[in-house]
Amino acid sequence: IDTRTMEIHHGKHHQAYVTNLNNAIAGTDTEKLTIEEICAKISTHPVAVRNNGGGHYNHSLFWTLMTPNAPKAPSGALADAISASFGSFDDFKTKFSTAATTRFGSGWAWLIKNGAGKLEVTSTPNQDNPLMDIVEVKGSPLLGLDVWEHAYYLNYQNRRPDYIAAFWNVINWDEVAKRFAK
Ligand code: MN3
Repeated sequence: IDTRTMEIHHGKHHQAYVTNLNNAIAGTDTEKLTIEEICAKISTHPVAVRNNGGGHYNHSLFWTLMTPNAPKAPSGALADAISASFGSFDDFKTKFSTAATTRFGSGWAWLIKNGAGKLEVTSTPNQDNPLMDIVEVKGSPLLGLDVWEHAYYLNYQNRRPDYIAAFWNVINWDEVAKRFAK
């Protein structure tokens, strides 16, 4: 995950979602809502709010999920829950990587805690996310991976699987564990 990609990703792409979301809700009651509240009833909002609000939520989360000093794997209660849900950490890695690789076009891969408190791997198109009332598999996002080309094209060109493989070296498992505990 290289500096130049991250500068453009954060400073240009994420900034555009923020600017466009603010423009889309200017002067409306939506300005009073949190981004989570907007996502939860996204079916009641215009498509510009869905795209840019999703973009803002997803990227705000994404930045917290990476660290230069990443442990190789989760530990504690999160590690136990991953093993219980997927068989092993390696089985989870395979499932998440497959979801990220096979998401056609642009979108995100997710590890979520669903309404029953169980872990699931899912993926969404475009800037949709598992908080939205329009997605098939709903839940609280614990880990998310941006597989839009803008997330990896400078460094990896068309090689999305290489970018996904490298993501495992920078995951901030402490942050994922914090979200799991909440
Ligand atoms: Mn992005």
